[in-house]
Amino acid sequence: RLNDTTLAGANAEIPAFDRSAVTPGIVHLGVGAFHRAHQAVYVDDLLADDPCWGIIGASLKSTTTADALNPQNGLYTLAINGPKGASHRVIGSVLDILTARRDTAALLEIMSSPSIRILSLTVTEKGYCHDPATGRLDENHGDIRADLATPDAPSSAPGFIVEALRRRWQNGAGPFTVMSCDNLPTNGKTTRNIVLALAALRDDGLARWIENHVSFPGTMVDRIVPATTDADHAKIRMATGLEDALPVVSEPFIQWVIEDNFCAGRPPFERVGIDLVADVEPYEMMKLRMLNGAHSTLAYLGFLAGCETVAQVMEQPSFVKLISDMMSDEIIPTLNMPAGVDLAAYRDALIERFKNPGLRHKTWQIAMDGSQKLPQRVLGTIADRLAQDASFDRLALCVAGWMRYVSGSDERGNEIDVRDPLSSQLLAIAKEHMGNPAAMVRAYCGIRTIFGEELMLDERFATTLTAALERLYKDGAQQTVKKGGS
Ligand code: CS2
Repeated sequence: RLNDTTLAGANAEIPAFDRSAVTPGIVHLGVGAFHRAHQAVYVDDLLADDPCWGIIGASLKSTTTADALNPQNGLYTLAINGPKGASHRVIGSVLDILTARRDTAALLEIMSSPSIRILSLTVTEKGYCHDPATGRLDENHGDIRADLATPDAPSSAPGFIVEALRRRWQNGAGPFTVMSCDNLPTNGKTTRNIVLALAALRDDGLARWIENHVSFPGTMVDRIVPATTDADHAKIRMATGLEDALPVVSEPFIQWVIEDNFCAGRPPFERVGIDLVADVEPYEMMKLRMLNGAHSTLAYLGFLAGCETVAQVMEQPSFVKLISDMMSDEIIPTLNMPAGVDLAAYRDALIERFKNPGLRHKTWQIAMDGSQKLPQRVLGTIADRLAQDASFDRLALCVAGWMRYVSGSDERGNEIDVRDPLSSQLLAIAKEHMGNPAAMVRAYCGIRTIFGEELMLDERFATTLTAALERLYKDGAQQTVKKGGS
């Protein structure tokens, strides 16, 4: 089994630093596969230069990662699967993993310690307890109400951050930087608004202190990290010669763009290939609209067409054409990039990444939580196209694909396991309006937290979506995509 003692025998690249010299400087909330294949890898690259930035990971919901990795001293294997084969690397930047449920007090204590200077998080879109259409804190969210009732024993990410900041304010530890690494639009500002809103519900003085002292840099994070399968697990064991209870698998590509705004110091990020910029928003928007927008399109329509993985969807030229045309004609014209960014090259690189046969990225996995993802991935782009009086047929087909998908049964009548915080509302709408695409579109678009006030009422939006949903029901996803989506 992989651990500090067996590490040297691993048939893999191993950490290039002395782990016993590393001290914690970052607490990361949400130590899932994405964090472990992305931020933790960059930190692993820089610990030889500066050992005071080790990571204490925390799981807010489950105890699986802690139970798997703590017996391995936090070590885990990353398999990097390219089109031509895999390479393996053991990552040593995660020192310990706490769970919010079992280790609440210990987690708040480390978060309040002066040695922690960055609090980063990947808690997925729904972990922010916000309204996706407006980006504001949902004060009626069950977790937020619970955290206000028992602030010493929080369960949500905003609850932990606010309580830790309150303790730091009181004990003089000073602020830490709060760095969101989730696929939210303007993730720094959004996180700041949510944290400030929750703090203000507790104490105005605390909210003012956070406002004046805590920084919330925006980030753009990118790496495709599918859930690890049993087959991956077995291959990794064969390749490295060691058992690892929770390895991760990723593509070779990796990118991180960060707004250089750290109130309590930062690691030498620029030395490990991270781009530090004054304004991250154009990069964020490019990535959310092009990569994630295309990904969700492939996920809903590809799943309906019977494909299990993104690579399988990409074997079909009609799907490649659909997302390529969607990016060229409907997304790129809405982006405003700094000089030197070549969006056509970015589009072509994305298409190659999606085709990577070394990854088994399930369409079902990406299809999850659409109610939280669509606003920043697709709906903002559509709103911009409407404002320009321009066409958006392919983007509409993505949204119609989502509506068809969340209706809960596939084209052969089999049940779909729809995972979404709003799944019961989504399924109820389908049940009520099945057989009437126009009514379905009206009812789905009436969900204000997804569509927002403007799109909800836009007639052109409703008409275009209805036409797309009618085609999907009549011809099926495969044929509709073959006809070019418009
Ligand atoms: C995917 C993302 O699951 C999803 O919704 O679109 O996780 C995607 O793979 C990453 O954002 C890539 O950086």
